[in-house]
Amino acid sequence: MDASSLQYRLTDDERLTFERDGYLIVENAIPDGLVQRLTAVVDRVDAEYRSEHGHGPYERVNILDFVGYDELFLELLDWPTTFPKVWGLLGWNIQLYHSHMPTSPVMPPEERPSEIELRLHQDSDRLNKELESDPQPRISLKVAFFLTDTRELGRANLYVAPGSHLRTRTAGKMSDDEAVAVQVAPGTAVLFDRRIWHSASENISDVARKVLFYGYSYRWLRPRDDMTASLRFMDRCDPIRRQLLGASTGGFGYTSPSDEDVPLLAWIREHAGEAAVAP
Ligand SMILES: O=C(O)CCC(=O)C(=O)O
Ligand SMILES: [Fe+2]
Repeated sequence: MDASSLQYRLTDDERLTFERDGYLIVENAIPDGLVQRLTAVVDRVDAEYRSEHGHGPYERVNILDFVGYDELFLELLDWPTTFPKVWGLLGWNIQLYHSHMPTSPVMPPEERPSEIELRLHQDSDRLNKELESDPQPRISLKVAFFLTDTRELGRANLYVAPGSHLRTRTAGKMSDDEAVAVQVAPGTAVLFDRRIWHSASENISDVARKVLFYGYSYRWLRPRDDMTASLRFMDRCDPIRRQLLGASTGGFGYTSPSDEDVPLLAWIREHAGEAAVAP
């Protein structure tokens, strides 16, 4: 990991925005050339997956654990414009707990729904029921890399309800009216807190939507994926990527990590200083 990524460290303003709104937009997170290379891989993987699993050309297909399908996807794991913000928010005892790649193709006009229906939810299902505190702890966040243009409505925009990550369980049902569409250009990354109420939406436009979601959590959370990337690519990764893919000296190392378990700690300490690794 290159120390030049430090220029993209989380700023005080960005921290305030993320903590207040529950999400943060990073424009121009990936350059056009990489958007194009990723799109070519996404199209190939998506086509293979559809034919293997019998999905039609117009269905929204969500490929879990997509990072294991192609080595190019590993590039975004510790991407310079986003990863410093991830460790800025969560600290160094982190991993990739989940990755998913939903593609929403262009539907024939007669098959498009007349209006968009939201299915607002908080991520990670049972955590929302079994964690006792209210509001809940963050535990994880996602970085969504947009490969297509969702600046207009109807393009299968991600919807988020700003500030709803701090909503208490007792506050009642979340209303769709509180959610806003995330309208961003290709190459934009959107970081969002697991607890924020958010939703996918249908594509009723003439533009396909392709987004790559990388979920980061503390290392003690059990992954939500089969983590095939760790089986396929671990030996080709540097120590920090190995950490992110779940490498550990053993079960003990997830909650009580030694330096060997968390090379990201030494990296941050060396390049950003002791203050950056607290607590
Ligand atoms: O596809 C989307 O826009 C939303 C996906 C989602 O709910 C998530 O990434 O947690
Ligand atoms: Fe979600």
